[in-house]
Amino acid sequence: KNVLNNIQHNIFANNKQLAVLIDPEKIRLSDVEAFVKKINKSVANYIFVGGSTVPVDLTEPLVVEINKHTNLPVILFPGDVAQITNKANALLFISLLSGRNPAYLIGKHVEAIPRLKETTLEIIPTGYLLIENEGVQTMVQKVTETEPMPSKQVENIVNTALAGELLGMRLIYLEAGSGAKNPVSPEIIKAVRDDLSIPLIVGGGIKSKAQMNAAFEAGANIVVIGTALEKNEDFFRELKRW
Ligand code: 1GP
Repeated sequence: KNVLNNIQHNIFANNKQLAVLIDPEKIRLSDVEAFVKKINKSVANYIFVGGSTVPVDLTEPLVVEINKHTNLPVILFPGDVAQITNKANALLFISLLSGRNPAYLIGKHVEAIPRLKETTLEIIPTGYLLIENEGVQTMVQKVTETEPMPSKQVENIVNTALAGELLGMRLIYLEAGSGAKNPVSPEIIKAVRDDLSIPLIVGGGIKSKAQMNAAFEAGANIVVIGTALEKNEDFFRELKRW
């Protein structure tokens, strides 16, 4: 159980940390080996697995297959309880703090307990904030029936992240939504980073090395990239370790 320690160690050492997100619905098992080999050759530190609308039995076989081809920690980033499997290393136990839907603030967590009582997963309480993206509705918004936070309300975003920290959450995740047109702005990342003491994850809509670096420079400790790496071979090459 050392994913959170590892994250903190990397922050202490000033290392930027990249997570590649694999959505079980968007990859065939037969393509996993080739994709994971590309991840192995990149600067990625973690593999996140999850999606908003994953059918019940896709996650576990995917994690088993990923583990065959990498030593990177696999971290569940679940859209629902059914995506929890002990085959991963850790679980982001997410509360959707930007919304006011009790199911995603506490309901799903209670529902998950029978699966977590004897789990070997490292459970990492994570405050999750969905930030509005030019009025475009994201899948998270649709599935959770919550409103994202207006990107102009920077103070409210910062206060929400801090409330998560004071509630005992160990990570804060600023999310623009998978495939978002624009990532969370550096201004918002910086404002949150300035006041927050716990690690900050930023994801959604990051499609270039420049956008990734802008997020790191603004204070993101972990950047998550999914869609752009599914689609763009060149982007993978830019993130090569050697
Ligand atoms: C989505 O933050 C992640 O939940 C990653 O988003 O697919 O847009 O990279 P992308």
